[in-house]
Amino acid sequence: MDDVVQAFEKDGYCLIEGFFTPEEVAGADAHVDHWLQRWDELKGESTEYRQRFGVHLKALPIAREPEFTALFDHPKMVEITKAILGEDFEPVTGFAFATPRDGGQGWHKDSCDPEPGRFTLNRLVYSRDYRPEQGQLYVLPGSHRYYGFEEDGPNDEDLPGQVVIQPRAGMLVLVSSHCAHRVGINQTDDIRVVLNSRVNRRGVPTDLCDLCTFRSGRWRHSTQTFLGK
Ligand SMILES: O=C(O)CCC(=O)C(=O)O
Repeated sequence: MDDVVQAFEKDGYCLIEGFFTPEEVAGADAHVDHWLQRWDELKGESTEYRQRFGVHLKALPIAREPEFTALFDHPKMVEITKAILGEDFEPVTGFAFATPRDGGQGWHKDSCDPEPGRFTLNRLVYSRDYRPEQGQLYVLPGSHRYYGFEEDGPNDEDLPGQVVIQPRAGMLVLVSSHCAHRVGINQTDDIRVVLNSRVNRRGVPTDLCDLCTFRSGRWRHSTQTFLGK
């Protein structure tokens, strides 16, 4: 456990392959399946957000399903969360983001405040194996220590030092909201889904991620406003 905490503090993220067994994620995966069959009923993100930042996804309404919450309330998830945030952490929000063909997420940090300890913890779980062409997860180790990005540039450009993660069933990736990451563009007809339950160390504002930053500037989710750098 110490290794995981040290990696998270040094890099702003850490990864555990096979954190859950395929059986443990099967219940959540059945909900994913259900909504992928009803894809056309779901709403997507705003046009401006998509155009500016290359974010193209839909949220599957499964975060309150018992099979979803069971993963994040599981004793081993609670143990690893406490190892990183301390005993006193609180839930922020949960979601399942699904990226279809041409979908992805450009380089961004979910929050703008680089003060150490002031971050929201993304707990990313994948309920099935994905192929590289469906969109890998890219992270920039150490980027949680500084504000924003060194320069503007394409949403999906390779950056020096980036680490590429291939999502697999049962994998857990813990990512600080202040660590730069992106999701590669899905080049297939098979939709890619990530389950995420965000938590905060007590005292960190629950709306910390209302203001996120992309390479080209900040975005306020609650008002859908671009705020520049
Ligand atoms: O889809 C993923 O693999 C990660 C998604 C993510 O980190 C985000 O929604 O900010």
